[in-house]
Amino acid sequence: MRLFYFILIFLLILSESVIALDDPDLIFYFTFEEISGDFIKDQSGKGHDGKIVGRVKLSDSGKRGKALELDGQSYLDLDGANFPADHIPRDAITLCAWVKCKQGGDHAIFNARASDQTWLIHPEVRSENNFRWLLRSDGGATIFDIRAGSVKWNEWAHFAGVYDGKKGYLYINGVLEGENVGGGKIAKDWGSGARVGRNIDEARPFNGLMDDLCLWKKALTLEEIKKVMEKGAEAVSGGEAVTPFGNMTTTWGNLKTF
Ligand SMILES: [Ca+2]
Repeated sequence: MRLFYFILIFLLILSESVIALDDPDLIFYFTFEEISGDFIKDQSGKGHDGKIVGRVKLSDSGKRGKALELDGQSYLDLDGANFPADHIPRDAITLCAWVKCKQGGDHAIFNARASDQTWLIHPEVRSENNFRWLLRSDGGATIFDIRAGSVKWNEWAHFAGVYDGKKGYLYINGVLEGENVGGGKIAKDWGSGARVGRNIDEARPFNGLMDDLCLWKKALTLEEIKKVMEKGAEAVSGGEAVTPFGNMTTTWGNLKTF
């Protein structure tokens, strides 16, 4: 019996450190379950932890577990200038997040700006009660600018912006709300910065809650987006669940094989 508990504790410790989402196209994934020092951990396995700037809290009222709580003065810095070139989506992209915003102003979910000053991506909750999904290519040419859907303030909504190299799609709560013809590659670098919850020039601060923020360098299908909505990125990326509960499940699964 003593040996059993020893093995159990060993596996629990092991499971905390073994979080492997083995998906080369998943660039970052934030479940917002834990603050570690000045950072919130990226669960994609690529190490793009978000550096906390301002008063960032985790709320217990998340969509799944806890959520990022931003007050309009704070954000996460993803060190865009040092983002590896092969992690930056160019041919295709998908950005998903659960968002619950307070009314007032425009809310940037994520923002990146290229070294040539191109504002290359705008996934936003807008003051005119809609959602925006925009991409630009090198030099600032707009690939598409979709504004669609209907915002209900202080209510959770699932944002999914997709580009497959030909067309852009905006899905809200798993429903296609807008699409537009695109073409061309997304700008090649994030040299002027990359942030969660605030634009690089301090505009459009996110005010509210955010959960399960993830970015891929491929276009997810609607079927995959629905899985991500319900179960997180691990539902389509394989690997192990990243919540403590998920790890426990894995641990018990391992125990059974002893
Ligand atoms: Ca969460």
